[in-house]
Amino acid sequence: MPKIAELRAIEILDSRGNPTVRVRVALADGTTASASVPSGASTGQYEAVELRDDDKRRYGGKGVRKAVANVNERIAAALLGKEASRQAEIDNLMIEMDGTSNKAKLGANAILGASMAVARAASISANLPLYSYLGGAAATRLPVPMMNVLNGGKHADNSVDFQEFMIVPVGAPSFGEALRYGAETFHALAKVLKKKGYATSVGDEGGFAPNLKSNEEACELIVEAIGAAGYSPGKDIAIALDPAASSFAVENGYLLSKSRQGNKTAEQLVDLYAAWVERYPIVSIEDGHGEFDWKGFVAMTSRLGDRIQIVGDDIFVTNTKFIARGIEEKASNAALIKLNQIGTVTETVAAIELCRRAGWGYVISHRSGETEDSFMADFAVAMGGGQIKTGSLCRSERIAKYNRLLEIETELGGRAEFSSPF
Ligand code: 2PG
Ligand code: MG
Repeated sequence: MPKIAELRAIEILDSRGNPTVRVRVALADGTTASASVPSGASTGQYEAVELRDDDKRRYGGKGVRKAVANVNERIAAALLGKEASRQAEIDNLMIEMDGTSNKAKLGANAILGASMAVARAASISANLPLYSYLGGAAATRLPVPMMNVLNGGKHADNSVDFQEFMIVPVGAPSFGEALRYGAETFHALAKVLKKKGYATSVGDEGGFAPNLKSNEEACELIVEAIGAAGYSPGKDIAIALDPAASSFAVENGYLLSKSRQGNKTAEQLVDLYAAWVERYPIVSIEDGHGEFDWKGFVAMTSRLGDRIQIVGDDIFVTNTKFIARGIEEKASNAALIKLNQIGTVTETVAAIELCRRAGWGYVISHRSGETEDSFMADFAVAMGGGQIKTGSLCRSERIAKYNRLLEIETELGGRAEFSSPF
């Protein structure tokens, strides 16, 4: 395997128009590849640090020139001459160089950009698609997409507290068909919203962001849209939620302020979700409680964990330390997996390994701030968990991932597998 000959980062813009890092790597055999780092809005407190310049004269302080310089100077100096196939060695070297527990010194955006670019370059040099390079010959399972068609919370300026209402085509026979089910339902939802006089402008992840009367109305409208598109709610298409409850957690509970539905205790939230699970075809709830509310997560899992998937995002931040605690305490039965929450490809794979061993589900996820990079689509197929969350059915930074999955499905041909984990 050829060695790393050059590593260079630049500052680019993400889908929200904020700066982020792109890293380009060149290998001694002439292979070049680049990778871009996404950025979250509803971030967990213990996520790896996204290094920003804090220079108010540029991009309101959000510039990433420091992270770029860390790649171009320190990381490049350490990685030049290393064999590109030694992913774990390269990632560990960057972790050691950084020396902090949360990558605060070099920046997780600098480290992850290098980590992903090296993986991609190595796959090209080995003449393998990225999903085969990372997942081996067994990487043939396409993920069921969770498509975020209604946005609220921190992702939209509207009256909805819960961040994501997603459709999950559980009854589709293939990834391509799942995508079609989703897109048709998305367009049907636009018509339903228009008919009711609601706005059809979209939020950060491309879902609609109307001013609804309640959080619950979002589920009603989605069920209506599924039917209007000619599908059967629950059988063809189910619903997944990410309330992202950390964003409405207050002292001693939760406050549904956007919808003006007042205060709720952790137990009352469990009751609310349980009632919704009775009424709507919900198969998965992510971050139903806030990141510090382990008791709420445990209560939720003991009440609903044998019926639906309970996913931890902010609470685990793709970190084996927190996932291990979650397994021990039965705080959920699945984890959301975001490369930039932990900051290297190697550590992300370790988080997934832990989930697998515990019999947990895992969902490969985008961030609300994305780029046109489709690394995570290949990564989802490589990891074989059968689930991906990458936004709605519009906005090219979301569609780039779906289109890449279509390519992979075509490339795999008769070897492509698709089966719903629900
Ligand atoms: C989430 C994500 C992605 P953000 O909460 O799951 O949908 O949002 O990237 O803003 O953390
Ligand atoms: Mg989330």
